[in-house]
Amino acid sequence: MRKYALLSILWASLVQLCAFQGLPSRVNMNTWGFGPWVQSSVGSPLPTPQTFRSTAEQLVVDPNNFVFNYAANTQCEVVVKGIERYRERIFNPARWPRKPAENNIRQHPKDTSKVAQQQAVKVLQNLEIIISGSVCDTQPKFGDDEQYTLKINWEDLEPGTSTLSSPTVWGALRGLDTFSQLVFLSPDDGRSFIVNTSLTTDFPRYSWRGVLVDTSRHFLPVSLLREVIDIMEQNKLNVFHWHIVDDNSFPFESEVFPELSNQGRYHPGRTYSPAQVIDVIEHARLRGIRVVPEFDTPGHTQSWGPGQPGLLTACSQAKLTSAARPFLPYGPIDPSKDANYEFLRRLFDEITRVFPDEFLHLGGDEVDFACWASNEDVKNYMDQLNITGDYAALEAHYIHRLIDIINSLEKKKKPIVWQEVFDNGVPLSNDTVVHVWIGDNWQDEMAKVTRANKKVILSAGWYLNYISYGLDWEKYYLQDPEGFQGTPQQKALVQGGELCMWGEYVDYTALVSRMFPRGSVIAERLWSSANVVDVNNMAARLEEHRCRLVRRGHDAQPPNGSGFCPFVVLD
Ligand SMILES: *[C@@H]1O[C@H](CO)[C@@H](O)[C@H](O)[C@H]1NC(C)=O
Ligand SMILES: *[C@@H]1O[C@H](CO)[C@@H](O)[C@H](O)[C@H]1NC(C)=O
Ligand SMILES: *[C@@H]1O[C@H](CO)[C@@H](O)[C@H](O)[C@H]1NC(C)=O
Ligand SMILES: CC(=O)N[C@H]1CO[C@H](CO)[C@@H](O)[C@@H]1O
Repeated sequence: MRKYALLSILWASLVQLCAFQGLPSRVNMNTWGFGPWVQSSVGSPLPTPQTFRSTAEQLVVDPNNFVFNYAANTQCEVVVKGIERYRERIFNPARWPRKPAENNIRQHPKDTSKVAQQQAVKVLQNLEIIISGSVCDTQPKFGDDEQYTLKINWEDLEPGTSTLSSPTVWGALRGLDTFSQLVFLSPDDGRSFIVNTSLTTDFPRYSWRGVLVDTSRHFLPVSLLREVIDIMEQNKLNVFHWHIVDDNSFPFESEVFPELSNQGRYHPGRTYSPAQVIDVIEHARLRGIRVVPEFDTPGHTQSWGPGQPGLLTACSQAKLTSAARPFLPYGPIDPSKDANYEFLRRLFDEITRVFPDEFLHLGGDEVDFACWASNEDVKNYMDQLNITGDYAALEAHYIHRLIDIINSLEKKKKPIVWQEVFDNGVPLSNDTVVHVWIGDNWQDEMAKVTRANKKVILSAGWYLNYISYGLDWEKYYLQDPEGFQGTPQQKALVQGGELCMWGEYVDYTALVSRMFPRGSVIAERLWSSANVVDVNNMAARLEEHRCRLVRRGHDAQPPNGSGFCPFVVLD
């Protein structure tokens, strides 16, 4: 709603602006010492490709005559729909006056190819997309081959043509994204689209390039989740980690246990119906993005309580010693009751059917032991297990039973767990991914986890929900997930990482701007070669990338101080 209203205002104002003021022109900040603090790059990709060569030769791209074509075996849904999206993104008329109104007092040429002919400049006619694999893949999976080669007017091609080749549809999407960044709006006239001759060969450094979104602390509408996924695609991020429920609310509508959301949501309507969940998964699938849901237990489950009586541990006030927190009547899931494991089996049976990805995040972080310690049944259960007084061992026991349950389900999943699960000594299969999040000394934790031969992803240091005045992206950018002491074998267990946007202090009103473009520097860290670390180069590209996102309709905030986005028409 908000966005559509804005767009129509933009349209109206855009026509006016063309008519009376002309286009915003470039500011030369050297002349008088005013203007943007950081000079934007022009037509530079972000994330930086593995190899990129370009020449000073430039071609015009005419939106009305440019064609995306593909061989018969490339006519895959993912590619065809990807082309539609990227055509819109490259040539989107909504935010700049590409097609002025008929009665415009300035005479704008309607067809840039005519200008091109008049001025005898070269025109890029097409992008031919070639998938070398034999099948149209439909479901993104961990470890998919995302490499691609993009040649624009390169020496071995017919002049004025370009090709994008990849073994998979997923690589084709990543290449389309790069193509859309190499074509830029001419800074001189703000109307024609230009591209340099270039050759890009590219592939990601890591397969796991994620974004954690928290829909429990604040409910986020599906339209916003879709937008986050759209922006992820434009940063080559490929894992949507959906931290869907937590203490504060339970917005996931379970068909098997409808009372969980009926009783645990904030408010009627602040839930995700089965159809909406499918919609999010489908939106992500078409963009080569996996949706990994997290149902965090045994802690972080206060909202599960009302809809499933008996699930949570009843705390005894008399015995609660922790004076630091206000008394809560219930604590983590009660691990002493067999009925609770049966409940988990049925709930996770549903969850593993709804979410197709082979991974499932089981949480396991920040369990408060005080309530367990106050409960007699829990105490007796621990006595039986010979772990009297050892609450970490009790948590390990619970997670171990949960993983056994997941392994017994028809739709088996590989677990991801927060680092405490590893620290507590739960036996984990080699397939399990350990998620490192605790900021102090994450390097030692990465070293420990990989020494135990476990796969690992990093989020410590990448909590974008923390904000402060001024520039903060540099520290996110320069943090390398392999920046710890370890052997090459240990480093090879690093699968990538995720930026996190925990939801206590952010909701739909600010999420996009808080996440981007700060998250874009982490996207580059996870995609590009480890030696791409030039902050000044990033600053210039980030300026451009931010404005590219803004022109494409996303409210990305200024990354690096004072400046403006050219060709964004405001009233
Ligand atoms: C593109 O061409 C222009 C004009 O010849 C040149 O100044 C610029 O450096 C080129 N850009 C790249 C990335 O090669
Ligand atoms: C607990 O310890 C007792 C005594 O050593 C032993 O008989 C029993 O089998 C143990 N139980 C478990 C579950 O390990
Ligand atoms: C896990 O990996 C270790 C080291 O590579 C190997 O020795 C062990 O057999 C693996 N375990 C399983 C269950 O595959
Ligand atoms: C004006 C300003 O804040 N510029 C900064 C932009 O980012 C680069 C890289 O971190 C800094 O070096 C600049 O000082």
